[in-house]
Amino acid sequence: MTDNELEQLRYPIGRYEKPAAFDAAQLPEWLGVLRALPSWMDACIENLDEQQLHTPYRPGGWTIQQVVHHVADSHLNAYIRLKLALTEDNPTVAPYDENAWATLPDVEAVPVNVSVTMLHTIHRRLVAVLERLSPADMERTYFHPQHQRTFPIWELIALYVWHSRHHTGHIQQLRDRMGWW
Ligand code: NI
Repeated sequence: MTDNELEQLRYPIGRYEKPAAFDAAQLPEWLGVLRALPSWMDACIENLDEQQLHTPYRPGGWTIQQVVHHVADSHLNAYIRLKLALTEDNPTVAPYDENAWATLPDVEAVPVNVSVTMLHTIHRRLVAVLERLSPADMERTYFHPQHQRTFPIWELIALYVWHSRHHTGHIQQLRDRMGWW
């Protein structure tokens, strides 16, 4: 496998690129993605058997099972960061080791549909907050110690829109490759 092929498997929609500035005209599309993600994930796991759920989306990558649980863990953290940024002055958020989280025993023990249900509930709350933000709220920030910079809320939205497409892209790309539809 060439480096290019591996890059395509790893980043099916490309790497995250920070938008240069907030463009409010993009907000309806962004919120549309965050509203749709749980249903996309329903479709991603539909009719997969245990063996398929335990297939890595790329050589050396997470299995579908790990990807689905990871997205729930990640977006739960995003929701908490959002609420912290709205209620505290540039709070420092807690980074977490996503690879270590993905290998804790619950990831193997809990069926993926439980995390898809989590995504339905988290995104219902997440979008309910986001669609009520003022332009000033969009510029509120949190500080991420791992990246050593502040993130405005509008960038949190851009990041998790990318993240939603990124991981559903992994599963869709694998299913396409394997003919699992
Ligand atoms: Ni991720």
